[in-house]
Amino acid sequence: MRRLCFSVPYDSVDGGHVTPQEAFVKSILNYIDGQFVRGKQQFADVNPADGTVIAEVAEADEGQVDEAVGAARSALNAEWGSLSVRDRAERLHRVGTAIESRFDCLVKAEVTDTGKPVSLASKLDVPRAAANFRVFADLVKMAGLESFQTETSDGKSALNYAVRKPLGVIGVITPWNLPLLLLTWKVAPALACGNTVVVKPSEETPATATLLAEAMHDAGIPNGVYNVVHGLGSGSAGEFLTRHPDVNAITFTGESRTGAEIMKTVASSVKPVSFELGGKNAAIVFADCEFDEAINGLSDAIFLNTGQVCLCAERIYVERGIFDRFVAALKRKAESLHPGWPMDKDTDMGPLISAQHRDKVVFYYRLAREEGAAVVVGGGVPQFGDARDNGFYVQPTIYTGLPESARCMKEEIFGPVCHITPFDSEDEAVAMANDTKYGLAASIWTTNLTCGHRVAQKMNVGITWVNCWYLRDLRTPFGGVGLSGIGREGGMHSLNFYSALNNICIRL
Ligand code: NAD
Ligand code: 6OD
Repeated sequence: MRRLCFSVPYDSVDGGHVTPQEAFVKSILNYIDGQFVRGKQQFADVNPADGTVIAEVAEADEGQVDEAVGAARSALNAEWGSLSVRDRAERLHRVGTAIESRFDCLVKAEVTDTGKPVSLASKLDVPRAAANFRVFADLVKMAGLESFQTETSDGKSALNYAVRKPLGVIGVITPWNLPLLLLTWKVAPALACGNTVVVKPSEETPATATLLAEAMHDAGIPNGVYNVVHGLGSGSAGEFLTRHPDVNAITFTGESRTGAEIMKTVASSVKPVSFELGGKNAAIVFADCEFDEAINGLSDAIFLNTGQVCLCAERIYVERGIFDRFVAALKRKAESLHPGWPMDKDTDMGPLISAQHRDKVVFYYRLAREEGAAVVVGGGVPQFGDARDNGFYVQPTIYTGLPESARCMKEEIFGPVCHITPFDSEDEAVAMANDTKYGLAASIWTTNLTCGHRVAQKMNVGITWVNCWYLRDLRTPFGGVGLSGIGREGGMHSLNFYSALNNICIRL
């Protein structure tokens, strides 16, 4: 097998700044049936920290997507689909180990592709990728099935029990913000259930999905079980995969509007879909909160990964009695963030993913002012006086003073930005927080746990944190309502989506 990972010349990198000459791979290839393969066309993989091209990516054409789906089908019909649950689980644990053994390489690839701080990729993205495999490997071994003893009209009975079978070939389409974490969040349970996959990572972040192929190979995952096709969405690999007639289900994470397009594409073939989509998440901060904890927790909730986490809070509602103090403290937090080179250990904020996304965020910075916002901090693009000025950095930004009807209060911005609104009563705060077409996540900050429970249960979202944010237990349901998604993944919810349950009824 052609090795991608350990040819990385990172050791020569000075000060953590990866220049094009030092880039980890010059070509990022598709991975089909256990082989790295070129495409007829290529597109550029850009380092968001300085705008340099770090690799050329092989774009899969429709024929190659078809080959990948064919390879996945053959692998399903061969060894993988009929392997015992115990054997599958053991190999998935080995994938976890293979990820851990490539830790530095995966971290550096993720950092170079996304621009996220090395501290974040080391703490969150890569450890979670390994954990995703371990958790679902263990869970599938424990997964119980329903059974019912049924009384029949003739006084006898029947036994109903369900067996779990793979759904088939799963198309996995993922975004750029947590590339390896979100891809493995879907691939691990899909494989645990005996499916095979064709993944289409974001065109912005193709590296770690490709490097994962090596880990799969080393862990003894048979050829064809894990395939990677690179490309864009519409008219490219993303669309070819979603409309392929031999793909049995699509699991997608990304923008709500892309989810709507995919739904149209799969409608005629009635494929099951699992959609994890966008958010316009709210936080409600009561005056009795543990003030410093709320400020620290919300600083993460707003600025982590440069605000590019679907769970980030863009609307903060603060009880009037502490409003001014809260705004001042959060401003100090924003000012203390250090936007640096992603590979520097001290950097706590990197660039946005792309020039196009930077333009979108800057558009909203301008729109907020036009809509009447007061700028507490930020609102622009920082200047460094070095190559980072060619990258896609923006300032962490806080606004106040917008009406609830403003576009900036309704549309997902997906940058390091929030708006803070005062409230006078719990009902008012809940009404404002729920006044959105999205419904992904919320957080409540209070020392009154009765209030915490009560308000949490009123939130129209898939997940509500009380006195914390993005604290994850992978066994719990994860997903959104409204524009934020369809279905739930996590724990048994993932296993149920990636399985076909066959109920067997035996007359006794
Ligand atoms: P995106 O929708 O632009 O792209 C996601 C993926 O879909 C990419 O791989 C892209 O190539 C592909 N794609 C685009 N058009 C397609 C089409 N017509 N057919 C098939 N595939 C297509 O999203 P993004 O910009 O990469 O990610 C940011 C968005 O993702 C934000 O809205 C964010 O909130 C959301 N997100 C949600 C969650 C969640 O768990 N709910 C997690 C992460 C990100
Ligand atoms: O942690 C997870 O499992 C998950 N799906 C996170 C999604 C983050 C959105 O950007």
